[in-house]
Amino acid sequence: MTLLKKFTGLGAAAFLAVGLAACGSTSAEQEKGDQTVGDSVGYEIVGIDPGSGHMQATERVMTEYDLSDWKVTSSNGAAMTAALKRAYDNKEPIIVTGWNPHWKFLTYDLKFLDDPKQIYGDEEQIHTYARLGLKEDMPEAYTILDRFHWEAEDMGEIMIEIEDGVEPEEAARHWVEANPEKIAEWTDGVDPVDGDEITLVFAPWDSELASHNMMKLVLEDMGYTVTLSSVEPGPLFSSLASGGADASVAPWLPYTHKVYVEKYEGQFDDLGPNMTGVRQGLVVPAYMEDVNSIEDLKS
Ligand code: PBE
Repeated sequence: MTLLKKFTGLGAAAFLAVGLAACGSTSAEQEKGDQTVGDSVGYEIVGIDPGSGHMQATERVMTEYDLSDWKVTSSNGAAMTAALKRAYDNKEPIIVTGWNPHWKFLTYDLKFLDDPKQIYGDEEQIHTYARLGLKEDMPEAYTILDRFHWEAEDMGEIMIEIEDGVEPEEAARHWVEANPEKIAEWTDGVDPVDGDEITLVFAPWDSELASHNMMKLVLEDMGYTVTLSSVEPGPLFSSLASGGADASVAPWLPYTHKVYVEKYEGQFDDLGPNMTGVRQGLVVPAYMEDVNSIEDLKS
């Protein structure tokens, strides 16, 4: 009896020990499995420049999706892509404010998080804007700007070269030289000018660095003296509205730059889309398999 008890006791102890060990590993695994996406990235969304349409929209996202535990750090496009590269190279989780066309989608396997509340909006377009009066003052440039349209792949070719270390103007020159028939669609029948000065204004996002360097070369080839003015998003729109700058191929509509467009309504000339099917949103590496929607950030 005593012996049996002893054995039973031992058995129970052994069972308990094994049970505890099993229990220990299970809860450790569970802890890892239960780690929220917020825990995994320190409740941080890596943002870009504060005045950008993307950051304005991201503030609305934080409110609408009730993400009060989260913070969006502001920096700029270069710091955002540097953080993305660091995380991606180490297969670590990261969430950034991203947009396409952008070389990061050509270099990394990334995905947009679904936005069921449509705060970032759906697909949008990049438009060409001119100051009021440009049509009368510089009809040749106006015609070229008005006809200008291209595809995300075109912009991507320039962006990826810049990212590889080629000077922006040089990268744009390569695209211009390789695509005479596309440029001819915008310039055919337009009379060259003799050194007339024109200022294109943009904010130095990678996508707009590519497009404005390209348009600078096209206008220079038509005889213009082109100044590229790189500013913050606010001054981009105010300079067009005041007539301080002549044109821009940077405005994203109808969502990204909604605030600025409404602010200066009627004070500039919208020449229509130069690219369609562009998108902004929260972007993560594809290896973050369990995170597919902004809603997933809540738990
Ligand atoms: N972007 C790129 C800009 C427009 C183009 C999405 C960073 C923005 O957020 O204002």
